[in-house]
Amino acid sequence: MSETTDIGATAIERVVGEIRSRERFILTAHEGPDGDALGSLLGMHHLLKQLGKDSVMFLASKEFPLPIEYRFLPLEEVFHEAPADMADRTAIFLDCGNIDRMPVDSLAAENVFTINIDHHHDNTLFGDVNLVEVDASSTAEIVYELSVLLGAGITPEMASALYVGLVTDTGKFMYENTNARTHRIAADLIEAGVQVDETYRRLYEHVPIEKLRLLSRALEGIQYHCDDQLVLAYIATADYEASGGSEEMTEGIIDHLRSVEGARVAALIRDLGDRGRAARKVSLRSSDGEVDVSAIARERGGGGHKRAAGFSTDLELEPLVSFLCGEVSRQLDP
Ligand SMILES: [Mn+2]
Repeated sequence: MSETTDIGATAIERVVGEIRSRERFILTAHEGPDGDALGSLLGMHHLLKQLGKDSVMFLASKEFPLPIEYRFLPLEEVFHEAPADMADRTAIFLDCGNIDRMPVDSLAAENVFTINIDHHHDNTLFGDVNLVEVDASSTAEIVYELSVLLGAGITPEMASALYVGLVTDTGKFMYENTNARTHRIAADLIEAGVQVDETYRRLYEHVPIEKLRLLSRALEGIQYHCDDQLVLAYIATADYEASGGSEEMTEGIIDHLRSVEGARVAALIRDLGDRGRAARKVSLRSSDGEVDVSAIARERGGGGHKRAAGFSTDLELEPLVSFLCGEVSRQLDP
């Protein structure tokens, strides 16, 4: 614990205090980063720079190339190796429910002071200071709050990054986690310089034809399991070859699966090819909130939100589908 910690302060006040009193930071986000992970990472980086702090962003090189839709984000300055002065830096984990989802070995080795900023309900509170707001729509929203409390003006760069976190984690302001406050923050960000239509086009258009072909193959092969309550698609290595696409083009396919009438849980299973150690990745969505998919993901070392979660696995397809089916049935008919 830090000597600057004020025991009586709320978590957000403590984080504000730690940011004010510390000078050098290293920021990181969860593995397989999504729009909120990347948006809050970049937003926090600009916030710290605005405050005159020394900030570096870190993401493992296995995360690159990023999913197509996030490649427009200006992340050229991201480090893939821990900087030499690592031991003197304060680590800020963003949108990261547990430290296992971002195994930065050197962070543990150096015993670095860690600030954990997140909104996942199953966050393991692994930081020295934990700012976990489960009611926040996104981690980007918490970074926005911090910028207000720290008295930093919101630059167009910060606004654009945070807006990406808001838009992607709220399903374009349509999911259950969207409320009036989310829209008010979005309004502030727009006033600070977000180009709304341009952001939309960068995130959701500019789609390479290979990605649409991959989507088409996934939809063609939709399977129904557990009395049709589980809707599932599987993308095999052969599908990448046939479509000309790749694993980073699978982002968003799950949203089509969850929209199928009658689906309680949607699952997208895809082979990883040579990326990473596990053989395949699984994304899960709960359409009506009845099934807590983060509990299913945690069974296999993953995590997420009640309605959106994921994990990596070496399981073969058949036992994997049986596992998912068993978990869904168990939750729906305990
Ligand atoms: Mn998030």
